[in-house]
Amino acid sequence: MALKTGDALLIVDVQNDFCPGGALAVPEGDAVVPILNRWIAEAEDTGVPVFASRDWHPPNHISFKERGGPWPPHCVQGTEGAAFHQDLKLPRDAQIISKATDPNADSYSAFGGTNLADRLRRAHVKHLWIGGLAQDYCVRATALDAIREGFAVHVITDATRAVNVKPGHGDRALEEIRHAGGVLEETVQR
Ligand code: VGL
Ligand code: ZN
Repeated sequence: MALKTGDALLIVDVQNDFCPGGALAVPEGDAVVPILNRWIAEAEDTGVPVFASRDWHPPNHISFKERGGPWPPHCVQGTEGAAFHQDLKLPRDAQIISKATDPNADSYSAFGGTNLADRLRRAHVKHLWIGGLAQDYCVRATALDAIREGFAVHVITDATRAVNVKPGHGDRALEEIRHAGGVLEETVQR
């Protein structure tokens, strides 16, 4: 871990519905929490801003099966399933990004339909350190958009887990990110 001025930590969708017992559970999804807590502590020590995105759907969201979408209802605004994992130690001043709030549009990327890029530029962020859920959906889409937006992207591979609807989707997502110019990083034990 070597966070410095110009970096930001972006924690993607570490919400109850993506953790074991949730509506759209990612296998071992909760395993990212203690790892991300170490990164949060490092960010606080170094004065690096922390951003946290959340999937924040209205009850009739287009991605839900009853509307022909691929997913069971999940991360419905204001529900326990949409809340951040209770052990995630977000700083008091973490910037929260709510996404996919329009009933008729989905976005896996935390940049889609949000002002995240502007907020990062306003904070003079150049390097983004990304972890969270799910590796093959929102982390993938967010990392690829961040690269397109001109940020240097580091994905913390041990701080993310994949849905793997088909085996290998998570690994393929990391390879796509690497191919697009992202750097894959592992948390270094200290
Ligand atoms: C996500 C599936 C549906 C995610 C969100 O946060 O990765 N995956 N909605
Ligand atoms: Zn969703």
